[in-house]
Amino acid sequence: MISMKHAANLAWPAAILLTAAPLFPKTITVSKSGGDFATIQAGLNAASAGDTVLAKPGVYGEKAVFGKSGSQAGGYITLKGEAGAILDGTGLNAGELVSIDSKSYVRVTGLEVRNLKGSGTPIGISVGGGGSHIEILGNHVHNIENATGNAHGIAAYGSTATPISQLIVDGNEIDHCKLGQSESMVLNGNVAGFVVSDNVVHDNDNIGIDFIGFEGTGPGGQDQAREGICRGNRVYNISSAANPTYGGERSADGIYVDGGRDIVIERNIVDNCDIAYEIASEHGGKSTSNITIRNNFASRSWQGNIMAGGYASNKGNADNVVITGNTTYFGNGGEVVLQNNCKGVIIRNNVFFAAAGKAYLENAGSNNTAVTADNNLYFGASTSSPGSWSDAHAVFGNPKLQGAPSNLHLAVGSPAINAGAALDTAMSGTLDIDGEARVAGAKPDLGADEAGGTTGLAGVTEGGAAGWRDAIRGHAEAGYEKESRDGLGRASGMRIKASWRAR
Ligand SMILES: [Ca+2]
Ligand SMILES: [Ca+2]
Repeated sequence: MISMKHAANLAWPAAILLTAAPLFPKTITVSKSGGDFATIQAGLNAASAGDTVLAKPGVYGEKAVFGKSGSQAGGYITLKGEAGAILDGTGLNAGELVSIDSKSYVRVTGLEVRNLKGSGTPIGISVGGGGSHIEILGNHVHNIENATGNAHGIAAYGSTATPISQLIVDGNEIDHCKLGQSESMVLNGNVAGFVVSDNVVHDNDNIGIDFIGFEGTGPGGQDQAREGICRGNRVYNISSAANPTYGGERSADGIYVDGGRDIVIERNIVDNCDIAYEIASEHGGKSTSNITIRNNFASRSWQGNIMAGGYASNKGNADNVVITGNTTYFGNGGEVVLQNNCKGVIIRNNVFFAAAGKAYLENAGSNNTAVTADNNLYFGASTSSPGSWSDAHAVFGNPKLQGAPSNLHLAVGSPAINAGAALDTAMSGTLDIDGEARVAGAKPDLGADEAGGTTGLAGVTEGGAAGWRDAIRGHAEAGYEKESRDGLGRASGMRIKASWRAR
């Protein structure tokens, strides 16, 4: 027996032990020789909340499964690769190289994840089930391949009533994947609250970045990726032309919302994809809704640069789409193409530079309603008509882009400068493509670039000698070292909703 008084005295230290953060979060070293463990899995198995599993350089031929969550009090469980730490799927044939299934407070950063080739749906980094505070930062995922079926580079499938939330996918590179009818990066189903930022996705044979709903992944009523930001990503050389599952059809989007809702797509650069940006639903009677596409570059799409609506009239809807402050160049099928079942589309303050004989604004369906085009600049094709919709404040004239298609910034003397309509920042955002103030001078400029700034991409002065692909490469590589900036792997100025921080 123990007296009541004695029990009360014991209760204090017990409570502290149960609720306090670990006093000594530890670093568990994984190395081919000389570390605490020789495999990443053994390191993960030994980790608790707050611990970092540090993979030293080397090729690890294994799959890594997070078996535990971190916690708000104890901190994240972090799997971190030093430069040269490679998770290699050669010979493993199927499954997922990194698996996070219904775990929270976990982070994967700095790993090279490669060479998973096989049947089923191979995935480089997989987040599944439900959970919160999950960060995928600065990894390089490549050569995830399925010769005849499907594959993903990075995938989050929210499949439970508990959503995947507070998800950050930042600074990763995904390239040279063979994906079948799946996507380089996808958020699918019950994924609610995310930031997809500063990733570089290129040279894959299907969609670059996709936010999906209505595929039956999540529970009814929760089956849409939603409430997120897609910002500052660079996507190029995405095409299904040589994808064996499409028979030569070229329909791969750089950035795609297929059934998602309440998403802002801003300050991205998409070049040389089948479609740069598309807002649609592939499921009849279902709506993608409340999507803002602002302050982006788009160039050289095989189809249209910005497309919306179901690809056939019996497919789904696109409701409440705002297209503002974008600069688009040489969309083969048009600069903006509305397909079917669009309702409520605002097209304002953009620069549309079309190839001769091509369309600026193309109505490709018969039932698109409440479409407003206003105050856009048009150049390259017709000198008097925007196309399928009128524009009460159209500007026709050479926007003087600095070096299309590689550099869509405005040059001195562009008629786009200070020609924008002043908009609510809820619609226009506060920053231009370079992260500079969206409004400088008397009025906003048309297109994605507010001219005259000096803090362009990755510190490259606007119009500097470096091509944008060099600039973005440096940007991505800088992302790998973000941990040094604030210890959390987040870029300075990382745009996380204040409300997320409080959770
Ligand atoms: Ca201005
Ligand atoms: Ca600028």
